[in-house]
Amino acid sequence: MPVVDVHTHMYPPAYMQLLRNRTSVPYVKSFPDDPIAGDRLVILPAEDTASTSRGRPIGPGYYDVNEKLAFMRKHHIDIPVISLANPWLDWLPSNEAAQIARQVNDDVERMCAEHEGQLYAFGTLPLSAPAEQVVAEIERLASLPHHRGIIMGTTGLGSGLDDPALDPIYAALEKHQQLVFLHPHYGLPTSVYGPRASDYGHVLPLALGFPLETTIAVTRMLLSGVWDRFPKLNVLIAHSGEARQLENRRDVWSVLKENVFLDAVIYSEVGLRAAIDASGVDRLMFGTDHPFFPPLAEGETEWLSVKLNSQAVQTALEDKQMANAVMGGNAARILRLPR
Ligand code: 5CU
Repeated sequence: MPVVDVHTHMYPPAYMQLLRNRTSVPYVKSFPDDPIAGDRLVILPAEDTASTSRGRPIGPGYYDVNEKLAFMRKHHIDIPVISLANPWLDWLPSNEAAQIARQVNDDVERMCAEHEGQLYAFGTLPLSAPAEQVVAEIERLASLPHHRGIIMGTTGLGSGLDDPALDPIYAALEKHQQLVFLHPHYGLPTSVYGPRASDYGHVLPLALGFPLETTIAVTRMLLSGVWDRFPKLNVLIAHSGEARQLENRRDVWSVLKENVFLDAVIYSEVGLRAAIDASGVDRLMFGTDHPFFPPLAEGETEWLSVKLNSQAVQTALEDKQMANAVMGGNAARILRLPR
């Protein structure tokens, strides 16, 4: 059974070029007053405090496919299913988005084809473009041999995933059986973290902002009846996302067991058990979140973030067959990958 990583990001060369050409968020640049820091990636709305305003270091792990594959080999992962990292194409002017989405998706498809059988992908959508252009890209992605779904954030066409204007997009995703990998980016307004937010660096926006953003988005989808209108729309929720029982709508437990898949990027046995209880062991898929959360110590080659996620699977699941299913068997079945 292969080990599959369903939550692993890249900025392919076509997208890196866009980031390097920009001076407002999102962008990549080096700061002349701190040449040792090298290139910095600044992408998050919450990177607006003194400690976060220069984002984080960015190196080839973010954009070089050979680094990605070397990382995977080092951590005994057979197949990464790569996705564009946030903030995707959400920020592009409407009239440029569709063409750039095609370029970025083609760039990724090329990388997958050059590493046949070793690399698959979730595509990206031009969500700032008119809905019919988004639908056209979904249809095109369905014909690309290495693509297995799409990644998107929580804002949809600009006003959230409960927006009825998304219906043609949900219909196309459902029709083409494209799994939606739902991933946070926007977090919560920095003001909720209080006047000392800067003392805690990226911790509050990532540890609290990301999961709450995801929970709110999924709850709004459920409340607005997305899964009543699109009962076959399948969503893979990042970071083992969660939601609660709501009235007059499809029961949240049936949605969790029939429409929702969870990645196992939760770093602990406790969270992993909750994810298994919510959705079932057959709907959970291993991931790393590489290249985010690298080792902090110089020279450390094994990534603690990866180890914690795979250890959580082994500890939570004594049954080896179940553990193997979470590590790759489920992804191979759900994403039609080689076994
Ligand atoms: O550390 C972070 O900011 C992130 C991010 O932006 N996106 C992601 O997928 N993981 C971590």
